Amino acid sequence: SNPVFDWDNYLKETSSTAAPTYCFKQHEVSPENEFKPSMKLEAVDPRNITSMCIATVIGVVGPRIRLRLDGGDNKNDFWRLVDSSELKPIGYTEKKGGMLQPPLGFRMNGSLFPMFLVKTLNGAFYSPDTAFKSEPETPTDNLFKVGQKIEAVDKKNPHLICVATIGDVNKNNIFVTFDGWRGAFDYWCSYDSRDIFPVGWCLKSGHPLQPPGHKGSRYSGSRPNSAQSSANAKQNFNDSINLTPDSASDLEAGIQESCSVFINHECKCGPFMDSSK
Ligand code: MLY
Repeated sequence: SNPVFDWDNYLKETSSTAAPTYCFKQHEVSPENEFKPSMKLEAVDPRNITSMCIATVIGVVGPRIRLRLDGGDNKNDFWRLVDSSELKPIGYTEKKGGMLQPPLGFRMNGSLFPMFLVKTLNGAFYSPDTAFKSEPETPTDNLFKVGQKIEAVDKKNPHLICVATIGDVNKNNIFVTFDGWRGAFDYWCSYDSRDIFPVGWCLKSGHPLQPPGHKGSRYSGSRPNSAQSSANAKQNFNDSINLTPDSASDLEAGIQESCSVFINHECKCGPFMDSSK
């Protein structure tokens, strides 16, 4: 029912080019999605990345799955590709001599976790080993160029993959900007992020693609150029945690993928945050 986005026409209209497929840490052909809703697996807790937790598949779209951590809440669902290295079959952590952990925000007293684990896994639908696909190779260098078109996850609405542009490139990082949206959704990430895809990936993978928005795109002239807005985003971030540009660039690499901010909605957060979001 939703018409397919016409990339060929859009690239012509915007006189732009697609980032070549070799830039991305993605398989040429997306692996099959063998997960089904209600299947259980082990997953890295996105809010506490040293923990492996039990997760349940809540939804399946193309080669991505929507996950919820067992014992957590239903407000922190997250999406992963079926070839994510952060997903493992049930039993993996124990086999490695590790211990499964309660998710951040575990609903019960921590002392009840061992019993909770037994209960949540009893009679559960385990994901088959074949559902876990091997991670793609990491390209050896950041080969992205400013202005190239890509498809990218909207991290604020992570079920969405959208039409996007490389707004800036800095060492191993790229600045992702969303076509037709003012800067609010833009972000820096590593060139080997699993949240960015070549043009045509959604169509080939059976995943919906969000077309460009209508809010003062860069073509209307009402938006500052993306190099400027990426520099602003960086500066605001550094100011907010008192970093010099030098110490900031060292830290950036580690922070970019894992940074979440939890806002108490009663608080005044200052000029860089909107507590209503
Ligand atoms: N409800 C949100 C959705 C925004 C999606 C933006 N992405 C596609 C970059 C809003 O309208 O603000």
